[in-house]
Amino acid sequence: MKAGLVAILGRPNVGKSTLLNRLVGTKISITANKPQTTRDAIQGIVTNPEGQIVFIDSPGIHEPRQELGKRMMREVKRATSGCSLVLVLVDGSRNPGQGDTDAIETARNFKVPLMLGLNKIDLLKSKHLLLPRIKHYRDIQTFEELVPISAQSGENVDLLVKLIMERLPEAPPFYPEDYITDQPEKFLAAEFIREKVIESTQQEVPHSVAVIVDQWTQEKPRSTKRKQKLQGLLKLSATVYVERAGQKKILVGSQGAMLKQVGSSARKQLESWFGSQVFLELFVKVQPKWREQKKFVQSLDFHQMIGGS
Ligand SMILES: Nc1nc2c(ncn2[C@@H]2O[C@H](COP(=O)(O)OP(=O)(O)OP(=O)(O)O)[C@@H](O)[C@H]2O)c(=O)[nH]1
Ligand SMILES: [Mg+2]
Repeated sequence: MKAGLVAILGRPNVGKSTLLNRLVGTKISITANKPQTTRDAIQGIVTNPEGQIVFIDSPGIHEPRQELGKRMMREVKRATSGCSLVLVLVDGSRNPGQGDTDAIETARNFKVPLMLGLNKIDLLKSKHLLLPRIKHYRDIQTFEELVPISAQSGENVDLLVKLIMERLPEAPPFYPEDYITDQPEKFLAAEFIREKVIESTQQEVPHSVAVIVDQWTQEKPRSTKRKQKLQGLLKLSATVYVERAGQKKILVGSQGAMLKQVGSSARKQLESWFGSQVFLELFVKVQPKWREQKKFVQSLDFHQMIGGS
């Protein structure tokens, strides 16, 4: 049996989280058509008869300006810790840009074999457009393989798994075969809520949002397994933090309409995930400049909940 950790790195918005979800076959990482959605290193576990690949989604590589961004870049480092291979993801439907070069540069520093995924090929008018892009990436870096894929349609994703598995060492699996992620359910629930807030808001608001689940009918956060159904009604209460009073006004909406809509779509997502009825209560609080506050930013880190560093 083969087993290994594989970090997925790339500039923001290239489709890292969409790929993680596609690989695992279930939504475990939130996605959005807005940059800097993912803030943590999130494991997605793929087990098949050949072995186990623990993929690690990571925040998009960018120049951080605030404490939150700095922590996100530390998470990129965490994602690569102990990994056998780094999968650099680029947007194959666009010409290579500085952000892609920067991501490759960062990945190169980790001194492990690199593979390149050229994502979003479903958007290409002609596959011929890929050839000069592949040549460009091959010229600037040696990759084990360069694989055009579509995380959205699934094209070539099985091939990618096969090519990665071949390169992993012989080792026992890291997790039992029914595990799909390392995130505690409480964190996952907060992320699903954050995704719905991001979907419903524009410009600076998505970046200024943090969600913390304050109350949960189950006390202990657990690791997350596939097909795990909860019994009875799940009661959740969460706080959505924003940075300014104006943002709170937008999020709450006229007569609470926006918050109601966010709560309703988050509840549906949670019910489908947990396989039980969910009662969700949302509060909005203003925490000025939280993205610059080390302590607050640290409190969002789920790795602390599960006893990680
Ligand atoms: N057409 C197409 N869209 C894709 C594909 N993969 C991802 N997307 C879209 O690209 C956008 C960004 O996807 P994410 O998965 O959130 O990207 P990310 O790299 O995780 O972004 P950050 O977490 O912000 O770094 C979303 O709107 C996705 O639906 C793909 O293969 N094809
Ligand atoms: Mg992401």
